[in-house]
Amino acid sequence: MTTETRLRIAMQKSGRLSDDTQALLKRCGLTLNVTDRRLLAHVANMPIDIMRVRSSDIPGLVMDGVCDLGIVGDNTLEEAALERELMGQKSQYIRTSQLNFGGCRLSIAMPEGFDYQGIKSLDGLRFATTYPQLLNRYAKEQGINVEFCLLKGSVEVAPRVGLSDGICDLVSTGATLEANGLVEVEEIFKSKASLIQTASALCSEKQSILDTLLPRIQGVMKAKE
Ligand code: PRT
Repeated sequence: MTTETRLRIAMQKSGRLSDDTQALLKRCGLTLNVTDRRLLAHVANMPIDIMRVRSSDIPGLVMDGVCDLGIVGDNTLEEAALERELMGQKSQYIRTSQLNFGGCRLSIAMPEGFDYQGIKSLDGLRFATTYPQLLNRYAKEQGINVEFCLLKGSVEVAPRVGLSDGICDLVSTGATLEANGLVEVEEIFKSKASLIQTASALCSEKQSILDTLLPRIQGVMKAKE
């Protein structure tokens, strides 16, 4: 099969979703030979290529049709879609299935001792976040104005160093918030990993690979429940 007829799947190269994604693909019967240096890995026993990239690049790769499928957190996906809409770019994709790993929530957290009396207490404040679009949408829905400063990591330290009043970041166990003297006050988005698909029609060869793969993914997800 030529490269054009091999199904291309984008997954996180390294990070919180990469092990679960790799395990899922292996349980679907894909023989993966993923080494750290190879960013485009051929699946030996199926006409599939795996592109290993940063999570934040996956939505764009699928929306632009560079990859046929991608496995990414809903938080990253929704933030990218909102950002692209704002810039007048194409933001279509199909959510083929929600997966049962990568669970977390995007929450607003304030320093301990902050007098939180409901959402209006946050009006006019400044938040450090990696997710300005999701924060902005929530603030608009709630009828408040917020400012943000964009941080790609170590968001929890921002209030302590005077960069922001609070933060808007992902939480799973809550241990990081606690360790940094922060208290969760509003959950604004719930997230899990999703399998997404390009909105463009696939050629018949790719569609038939997908038709084989999808029931396997759903079977693995069911078995894990
Ligand atoms: O690949 P790239 O670097 O672009 O993406 P990334 O920075 O989002 O990577 P990574 O590996 O940190 O996260 C990948 C995805 O995992 C996220 O987009 C979420 O969909 C999902 N996920 C699930 C999480 C968490 N749980 C999580 N807890 N991503 C990040 N965290 C961080 C959070 O930002 C905070 O710093 O973990 C800390 C809080 O964890 P707790 O357990 O202390 O609450």
